[in-house]
Amino acid sequence: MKKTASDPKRDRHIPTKTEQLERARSFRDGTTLTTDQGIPIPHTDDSLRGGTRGPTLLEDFHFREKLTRFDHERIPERVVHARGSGAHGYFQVYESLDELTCADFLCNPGLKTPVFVRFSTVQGPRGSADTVRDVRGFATKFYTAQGNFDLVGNNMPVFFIQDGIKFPDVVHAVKPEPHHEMPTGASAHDTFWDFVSLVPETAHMVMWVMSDRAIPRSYRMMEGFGVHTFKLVNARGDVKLCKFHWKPLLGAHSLVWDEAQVLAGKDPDFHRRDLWEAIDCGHFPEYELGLQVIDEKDELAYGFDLLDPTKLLPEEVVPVRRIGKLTLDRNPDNFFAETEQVAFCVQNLVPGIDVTNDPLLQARLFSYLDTQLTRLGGPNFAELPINRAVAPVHNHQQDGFGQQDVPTMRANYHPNSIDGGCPFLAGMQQGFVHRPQRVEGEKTRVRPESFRDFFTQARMFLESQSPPERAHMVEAFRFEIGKVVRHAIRERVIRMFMNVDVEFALDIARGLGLEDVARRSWAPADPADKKPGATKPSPALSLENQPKTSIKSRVVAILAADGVDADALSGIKGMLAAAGAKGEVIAPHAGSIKAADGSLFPVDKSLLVASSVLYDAVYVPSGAASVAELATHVDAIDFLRQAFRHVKTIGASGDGASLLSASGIPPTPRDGATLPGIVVTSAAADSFAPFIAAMTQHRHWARQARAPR
Ligand code: HDE
Repeated sequence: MKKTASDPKRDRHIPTKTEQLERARSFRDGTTLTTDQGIPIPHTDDSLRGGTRGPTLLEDFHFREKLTRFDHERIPERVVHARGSGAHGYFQVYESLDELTCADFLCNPGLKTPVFVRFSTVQGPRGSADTVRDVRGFATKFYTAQGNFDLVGNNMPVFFIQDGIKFPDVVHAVKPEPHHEMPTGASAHDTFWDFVSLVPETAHMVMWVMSDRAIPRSYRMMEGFGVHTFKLVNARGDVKLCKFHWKPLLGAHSLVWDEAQVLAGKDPDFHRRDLWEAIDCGHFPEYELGLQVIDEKDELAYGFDLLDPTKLLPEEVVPVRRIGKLTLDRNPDNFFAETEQVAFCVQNLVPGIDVTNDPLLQARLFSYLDTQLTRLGGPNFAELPINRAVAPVHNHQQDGFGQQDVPTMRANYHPNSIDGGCPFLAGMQQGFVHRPQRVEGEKTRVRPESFRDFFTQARMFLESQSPPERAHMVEAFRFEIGKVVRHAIRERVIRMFMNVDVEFALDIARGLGLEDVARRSWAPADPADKKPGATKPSPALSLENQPKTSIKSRVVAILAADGVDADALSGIKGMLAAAGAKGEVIAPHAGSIKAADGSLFPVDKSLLVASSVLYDAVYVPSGAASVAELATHVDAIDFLRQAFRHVKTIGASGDGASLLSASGIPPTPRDGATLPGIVVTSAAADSFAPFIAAMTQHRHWARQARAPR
C-alpha cells in the first residue's frame, strides 16, 4: 500500500522510475550491454590484464561481477519434484458453482482465471530423464481475484503414506541410496523396497507406481488428482467434502516400459519437449476439472475413511462432475524465472475452498512454505513475478532477503491510527474464514482404526486392470525387485503383495525364482488387513477405458528415401495434417529426397538422428527404389522392429509392405487373422483412413506377445 510522502524537503521533483528509464534510453538504445548497475560495457571478451600476457586485475569490476553472478546462478533444487516443466494458461468454469462454493473463480463462467501449471517427476534431480517410472506432479496455481489458489496434485489419486511425519522416510527410501547416490530417477533399488516391505500402507500406491500410469505418454495425456479430501464452502457457510480430478481431453495414455527406458537415453527431455512443442504449434493441452462432491456426514460411509490419503473414491460410486476447463496456451519465457522459481504452497487457499484433517494434508500445510524459505532464499518469494498474486496485496509483513517493494506507509503494525487503520480487515463475508469445526479427543499419536485397511483398494486397483495392464504390472514388479540385491527384501515384498492377490504375487515370484519360497513362507492373515474380501472393480482405473477418439497432436515417422512415390508421401502427410497429427519424413540422409516423379521432399530427420521411440506410429509409403534403399539400412529395419515391439501402429502402402517383411513384421494376415495395428493398403489416396483409425487406439496390446526378437 503506497502513500505519498509529505516531507516538504522531498517536494522537489524526484523522477519516477519510468522517467529515469526514458532518460537512460535517451543515452542508449536500450539494447546496450551493461553491468547490473546499468554501466555500459564496450568489451566483454577479454579480462583486464596487466600487459597482454600478464595477470588479470582485481580492478576489473565487469569481470568480477560477471563471474560472481555466474557462480551464484544455481538455487537449491526442490527436495522432491526437482525435474519439471511448466506452462501458462487459463481456467474457465462451465457454470456457476455458487451452490457449492463462494470461490469467485468457480462461480463466474465469464471469467478466464490465469494459471501456471508445473508437471514433474518426483525422485530424480533436475537433470534426470522425463520418462522414468515414477509418480508425476500436476501442480496448478490459479491467480484468482481473491488471491492465489494452488492445487498441488499428482497423476495418481492416492499416496504412499497416511501421515506426513513419514514423508522424510519414504522420500529418503526412494531417493538414491545414501552411500553412492544411485540410482538416479528410479525406485528399483533396495532402500525403496525395504521401506515398502516394512510399511504395508504403501501397498495401494505401489500398485499404481508399478502400473502404466507411472510411464505416461505425455503430460498432456495423464490425469491429475488432488489426492486429499478437501472442503467446499458456499456463501451461507454450508460445507461439502470434495475430491479434485483433472481429466485430459486427449485421454490418458502410457508408454511401454522398454520404450520409456530407451527414451531416457534417446531424448531425456521427451515430456518437456512434447509439452513445449504442442503449445508452440497451437495444440494447447486441455484438461477438465472434475469434482466428486460428498456430504460431510458420509466421510465414513464408503467402507474407508475419506481422510485417509491411501484410498480413492471410485468414480462409479460417486461420479466425477466436470465443472470447467484448463487450457495451457503459452510457454514460459524463461525457465528459471518461471518454472524453477514458481513456489506452490498447499496452504494457498481462497475463500470457498478449505482443507480437512487428512494428516498428510495437514503436514503439507506446513511443509511447502517452509521449503520455499530455503529454496528461494527467504520470505519474499511471493513477490517474484511468477508467484505474485493478481489480487492486490496489503499487509505489514516486511523486510527479509530480496524485498522488491518499497513500502511508503508509516505504520507497519495493526491496529494503527497513523495510517488511518490501513489495511482494514476484510470482514467475514469477504475474508477467508476457517469454518468452525468441533475438535475433541485425547492428545495422542495413534493412527485411527478407520485407516487400518491396507490391501482392499490395492486389490481393487489390480482387479480393475485389463489383462495387458496386469501383465505390465507383473513385469514392472519383476524388473524393480529384480534390481533389489538383498534377498530378504525380495521375499518380504512378495509376501506383502500376496496379501493383495496371491496369484498376482506368485506370478511376480515366478520371474524371480521365488515361487517356492513364497508359497512356503506366507501366512495369509495379515493383522493389518481388516477386509481381505473382494472389492468391486472400478473400470475408470483402467487406461484401456480411456477415450480413444482422436490422433490430434500425435507424431508419425514416415520412412522414405529417393524414389518414393510422391502421391503416397504427400497423401499420408496431408491425411495426418487433416486429422490434427504430424508426419515427419525420416530418410537415410538429411536435406531432401527426390521422389520417383522428380519432385523434392524435405527430410525432417535422418535415420541417424531419429528413433522410433520418438514417434507414435510409423508409415512406409510405396516406391520401389525408396523401399529397396531403406532395406539396406539397419537403422530403418530396427526402426520398424522397435515400433512393432512397442505395439505401435505400422502402416505401409504398395511396395512399402516389403520393408515390413524385411523387418520380420508380417504385413499380411498371419494364422488367418490380421495382426492388430498393422495396416497395409494400396497407394490410393483414400486408403489412409484405416491407418488413422488404427492410430486412435494408441497401442495394440494384443500384439505384444508376438514381437520379433
Ligand atoms: Fe509434495 N512437496 N509433499 N506432495 N509435492 C513438494 O515443495 C510434501 C505430496 C507435490 O511443481 C515440496 O516446493 C510433504 C502429495 C507436487 O513445484 C515439499 C508431503 C502430493 C510438488 C513437499 C507431500 C504432493 C510437491 C518440494 C507429505 C500430491 C511439486 C519442493 C505430507 C497430492 C510442486 C516444493 C512444483 C513438492 C512436501 C506429499 C505433490 C518438500 C511434506 C500427497 C506436485 O514441500
